[in-house]
Amino acid sequence: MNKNVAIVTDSTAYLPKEERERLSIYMVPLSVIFAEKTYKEELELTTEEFYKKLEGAEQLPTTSQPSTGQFVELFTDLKKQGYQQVVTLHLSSGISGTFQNALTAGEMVDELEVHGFDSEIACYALGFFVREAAQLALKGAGVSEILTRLEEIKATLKAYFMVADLGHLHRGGRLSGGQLLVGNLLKIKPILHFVDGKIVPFEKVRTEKKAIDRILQLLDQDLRSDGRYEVTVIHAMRPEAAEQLAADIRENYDNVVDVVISVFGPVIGTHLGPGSLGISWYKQAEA
Ligand code: MYR
Repeated sequence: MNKNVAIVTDSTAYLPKEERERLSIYMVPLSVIFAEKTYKEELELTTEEFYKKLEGAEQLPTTSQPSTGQFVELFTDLKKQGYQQVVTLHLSSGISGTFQNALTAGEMVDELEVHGFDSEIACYALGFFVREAAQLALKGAGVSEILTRLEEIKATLKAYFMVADLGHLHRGGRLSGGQLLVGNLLKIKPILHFVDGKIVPFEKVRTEKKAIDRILQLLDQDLRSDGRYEVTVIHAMRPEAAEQLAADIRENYDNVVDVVISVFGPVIGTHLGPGSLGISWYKQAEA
């Protein structure tokens, strides 16, 4: 039996398993490597286990993208299930080779059309794209309708975040334009964001409180305009801070449809470190 479009993503969307199952989303995991032992995130290492392991680690972990073979295996299975088309959405190609490997795999599986979407972001902000793509696919939308909506989301999506210790990002080599911050590591709490798929400093502030206030100000500028918004507060071992931010946002804005509390899971946590916080939002489609 022919099936509609399959939606594939990777583990760094940190979409809970129940949500993926409800929306028929397929997931390929990235991995964390601790002292030469490789763990597929979520499947072999939960977020809680990761941060606990990090505390006691003598050597800091590294990460790796899924192999082309992992994607070929999933795509072949989707073809067997009766899918003829796939939309595969991934963390930014500017920080990981995951997207490229998915595209390469797509070319290796005959009689299956694989369309890639580079979210140019990661974490639950990537999840925003994936959720909408899956909802549209379940309603019977075709690839071009799905890709058009994904571009609309990209046009309104914002994400700002900050880390407790910039050393993790420097070590992993994922901070662009951060040279000026190096000598200043301890004295500043830069707000970070993505430009053209790469992480760059947005503004330098001196305290976490000032950084949070500035991100909330940016959120406020958008939320004061027309439209309904989806918001996520993302955290690395900061559940209370995330709950508080989410509660404040829910209380202050009637046009926020939902505030999801989400995580910087193992792979992203390897590059950001514990204590990181971020907020992302986008505008829902006009009814
Ligand atoms: C790999 O090994 O391919 C994975 C590399 C992941 C780099 C992650 C860098 C930090 C991303 C922060 C995302 C914040 C989203 C709001």
